Amino acid sequence: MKRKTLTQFLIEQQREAGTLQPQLRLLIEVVARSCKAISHAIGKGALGGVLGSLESENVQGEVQKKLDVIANEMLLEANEWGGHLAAMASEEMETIHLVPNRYPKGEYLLLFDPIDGSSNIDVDLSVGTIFSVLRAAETASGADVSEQDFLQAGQTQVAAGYAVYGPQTILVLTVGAGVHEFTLDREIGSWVMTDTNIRMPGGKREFAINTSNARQWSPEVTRFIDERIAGKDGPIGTDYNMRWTGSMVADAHRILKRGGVFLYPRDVRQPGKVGKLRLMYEGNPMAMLMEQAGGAATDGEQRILSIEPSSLHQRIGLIMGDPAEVEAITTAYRE
Ligand code: P6P
Repeated sequence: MKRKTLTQFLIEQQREAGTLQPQLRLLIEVVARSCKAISHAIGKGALGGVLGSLESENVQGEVQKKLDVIANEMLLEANEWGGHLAAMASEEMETIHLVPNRYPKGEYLLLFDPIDGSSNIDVDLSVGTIFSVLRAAETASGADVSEQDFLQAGQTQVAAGYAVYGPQTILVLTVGAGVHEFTLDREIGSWVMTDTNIRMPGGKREFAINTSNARQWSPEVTRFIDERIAGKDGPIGTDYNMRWTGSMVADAHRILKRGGVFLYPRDVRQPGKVGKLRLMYEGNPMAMLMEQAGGAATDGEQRILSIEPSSLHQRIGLIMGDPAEVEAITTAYRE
């Protein structure tokens, strides 16, 4: 059976669903092409001179890997001339990046984490690119887009996706009509559909959390994890497995495909230190994908997609995956 390419899928979505506007289709094609180029750069490793860290730090105060900056540049350059975007925002940039005046502006905003999990790059573990697409408000005077225009709740996203650079290079995408997976065929450079309308399997006894943070967890998280570690000797009565890759995209992809739950809870011991993950270009896109695949995503108390953002790089606690597991901890917070 001949498999569909990403282009064919997007054209069919545009024709059938009518929800996929031409500019959005172009945006997704351009982001997907950038992910191919990023995959190629990562694949070279030490041979491509792309490993290691720079002296610089990003807005998060994290040391930047060379590939963080290279991937960021690739996404900016690929997207700024096409006329489908008004502006972009990235984990690696303090402020938003406006489309230069020499290019036409489009109706979308693109947010991305160019390389998520970049500490894994130097040791050949999976990393990913995460992206989120919002509509640009109709600015009455045609004035330039501002950072404020990006601060939309995640439920307003028109598309979200990630690329995971692992043994295969895989692109997972939703435009609001299910979650679809494409594998990069390196021989011809095509994204080929390998799964469609993904439904997250329920009942998987597997959790993903960095247990070295246990002293910062709330009592609800501590109890949730303790009950699962107790396994068949505890109240749940069945054993669990644990996975923590240090790369949220890799953990999220595993959960999307085989179930389980991911937790990076907010830190309750240090007031003001909310959590590590960022709402706008990590939490929101992942939450859209999880919900579209029948999963759930909260910050412990509220649905991620309902959070009204207050700043571009705001951090949140993130619990996502199996809806029964997410509900179990959200209920505990509520009690
Ligand atoms: P820790 C990578 O830096 C990241 O943002 C996510 O991809 C990952 O899940 C998490 O942080 C890992 O954090 O504290 O375990 O190193």
